[in-house]
Amino acid sequence: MGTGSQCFWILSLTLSLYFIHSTSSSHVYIVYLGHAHHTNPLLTYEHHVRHLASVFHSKEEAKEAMVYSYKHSLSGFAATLNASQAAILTNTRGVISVFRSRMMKLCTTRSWDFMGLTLDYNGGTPLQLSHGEDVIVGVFDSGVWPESPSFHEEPGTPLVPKRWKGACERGDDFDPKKHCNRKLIGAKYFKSGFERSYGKIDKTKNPEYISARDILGHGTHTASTAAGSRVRTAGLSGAAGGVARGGAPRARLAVYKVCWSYGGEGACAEADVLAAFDEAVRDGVDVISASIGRKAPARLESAAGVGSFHAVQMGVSVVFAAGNAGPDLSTVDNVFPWGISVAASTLDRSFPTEILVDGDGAASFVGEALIEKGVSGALARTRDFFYNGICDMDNRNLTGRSASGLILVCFSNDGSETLSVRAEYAASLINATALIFVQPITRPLAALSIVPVVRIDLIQGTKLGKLNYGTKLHIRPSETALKRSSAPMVAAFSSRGPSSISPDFLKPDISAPGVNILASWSPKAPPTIFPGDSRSIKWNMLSGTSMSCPHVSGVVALIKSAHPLWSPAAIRSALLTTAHNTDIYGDGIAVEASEKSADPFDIGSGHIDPLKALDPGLIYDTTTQDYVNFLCNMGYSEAQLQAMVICPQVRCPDEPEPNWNINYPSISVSDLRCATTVKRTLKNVGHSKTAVYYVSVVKPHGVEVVVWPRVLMFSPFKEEITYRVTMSPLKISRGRYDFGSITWSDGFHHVRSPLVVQVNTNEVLTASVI
Ligand SMILES: *[C@@H]1O[C@H](CO)[C@@H](O)[C@H](O)[C@H]1NC(C)=O
Ligand SMILES: *[C@@H]1O[C@H](CO)[C@@H](O)[C@H](O)[C@H]1NC(C)=O
Ligand SMILES: CC(=O)N[C@H]1CO[C@H](CO)[C@@H](O)[C@@H]1O
Repeated sequence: MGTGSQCFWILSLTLSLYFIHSTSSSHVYIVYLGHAHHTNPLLTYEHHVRHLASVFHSKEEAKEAMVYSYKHSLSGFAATLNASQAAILTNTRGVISVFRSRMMKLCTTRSWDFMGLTLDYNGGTPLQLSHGEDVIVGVFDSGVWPESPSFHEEPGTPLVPKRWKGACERGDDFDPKKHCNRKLIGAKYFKSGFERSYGKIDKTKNPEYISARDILGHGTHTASTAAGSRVRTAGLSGAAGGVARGGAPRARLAVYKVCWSYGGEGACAEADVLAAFDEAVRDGVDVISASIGRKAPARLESAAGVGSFHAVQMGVSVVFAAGNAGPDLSTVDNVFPWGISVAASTLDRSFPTEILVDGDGAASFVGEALIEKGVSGALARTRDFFYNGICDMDNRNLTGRSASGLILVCFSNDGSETLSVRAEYAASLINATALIFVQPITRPLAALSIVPVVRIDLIQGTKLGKLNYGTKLHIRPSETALKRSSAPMVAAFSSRGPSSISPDFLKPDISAPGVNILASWSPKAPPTIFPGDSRSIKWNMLSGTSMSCPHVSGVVALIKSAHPLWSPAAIRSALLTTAHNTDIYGDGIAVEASEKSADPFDIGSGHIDPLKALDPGLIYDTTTQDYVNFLCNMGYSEAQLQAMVICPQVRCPDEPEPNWNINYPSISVSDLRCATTVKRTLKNVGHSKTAVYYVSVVKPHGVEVVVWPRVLMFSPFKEEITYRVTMSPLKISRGRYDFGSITWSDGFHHVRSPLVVQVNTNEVLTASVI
């Protein structure tokens, strides 16, 4: 499935409302000026007002139009402007870019076309080596439910690190004394950008807390995934019980609420997101976890792009969700070369649910569901309840008959693609006892639903369809099964590479668990978004790259704790070069829905391996100059770049440096027409200063690969070594992608980089043959 539309439906809704609200053609724009060079923030504010006043009649008007003055870790401002004012500012000296503050959304599948799953830590990854208690994780999301046991302070937690400059802000039902502790050390909220676009938050129409308290559940879920304390008895509906804990259970949490309830979902204004970046970096977070994204196209000129550029320059790692617009190519979001973009994969846990056929001991079906109590009912004929036989919640199509006592079977490929959530809601409207939803493939998604829903695949569905109407069916309670299916598998919804900004560095970077993830939840957020669902739960299972992102953030915190001096690029390299590419059975990682092998556009460098990432042996340390070279290629001028970096000595190289030469932990060359040489520099960070590494290469199909030198000898005098990879096309191809890898090994460490090559020789070779 994966229509990708889940990233849009709320957007179209919000945009139409937006136009109703706005009286003129004014919008919130972000005016980006570069690095915050002023040491006195007040000076910067005055400077911003003066700058803005140049397109207004007075300073007072300018102050009124201003939404934010960004002045801590970057310089710029957000303001309500009309198009001509924005155009004038774009061409003003000192302005790097001017872009609209658009709405971002949470990268969860909790929406009409995908819903609910979880993050679970049954059995747990063995991450006891390091606890990360000196590391601060900043989560940009919908806030936090502070009473959740995931945010309890464990006994013996040391004092908050002295360098912390953040705060716990008072607000609706949020009392710093009561709700913050040595675990949850910061809680701020940013709503000015949201309110400028959508009007003042009206709590009578749309329940919200004007504070960091989370009414949506999503922020509580991601924060507890990244750094939740250990909690026994986590669980949902009797399934997936056990101990829950975040990736870095002792790390400190600072929550930045940038997403607000809007039509039951979250909307996050870019002006607010950039404000959170500006403050979080100044506050002293070490890692930023942002499970938010924008609809295509991916852009550098965005709050995420600009904010993360400054965060990374200041030594703060930024982890993003890759997006849920898969499985189509080039859907990956948050593709900045300085960030980490995380794909989602399955856990080895499933919730098999048996369907028994009355009077036929042999016939039974197994699907996936989260059903606590068994139910029985007679098989129903859909046409009795829907005029067109399609399970849909559209009122006009309901016959008005009740399906009470009956089990409805709906096919996803009836008519236009039927969405399981719409079918589920339809089943609840006609009071069906249960719904069996048939999909072409078994997608191991389980979710709390308003009527019991079992998902089965088409092969079983076809058999079930042959049963007579009225046949009695029994659905048994769901079991929790471990290691029954191959895992990890890349989730069908996970957004795919190559990056639409530049295919010459690989995105997504890595994959992590993002399907059926159990984590803490806001009791104010019902488990489904259907009207009338008034259940309150403390744990919820969700699926999405929103869930895989905080897994990586937690591991980044652990690496940071073990290696406090490592740069964000070094940490990213450690994660990527140690990622594994086999599943729990030693087979290659597969793609859900097809069972075919995953490639780097699905999972980047592979699936996260937290323990190995703590000791990678060698790292690729990407420098600011690498990012500058990239930005030069993207059309930024030297003057602009000098305003953007801390150390303004940067220059664009005389000969443009291709993007494939960014010292990235993976190698990607698009448009290979003739022999091309890529260079990389490795740094020894192993325990021993003396080390010898040998290369092994898996060549992409039809490409000759020569690595030079083939042996790297590190010593106390030679910590860094550069090697070169020459790739030559051996075949005629018109732009097909092929994959290989380069691995450096000292016998213990295996430092692996995927090799992505697009041979494009059709014209060249044809011409030479003639
Ligand atoms: C934009 O706003 C400025 C300042 O208020 C005003 O002078 C100008 O006429 C506006 N332009 C448009 C096209 O509305
Ligand atoms: C389903 O049950 C509700 C509540 O009992 C009732 O109001 C509604 O009419 C029923 N719907 C149908 C289609 O029978
Ligand atoms: C969503 C859906 O199936 N809508 C259908 C409802 O019924 C009318 C008339 O029968 C159709 O035209 C719609 O397509």
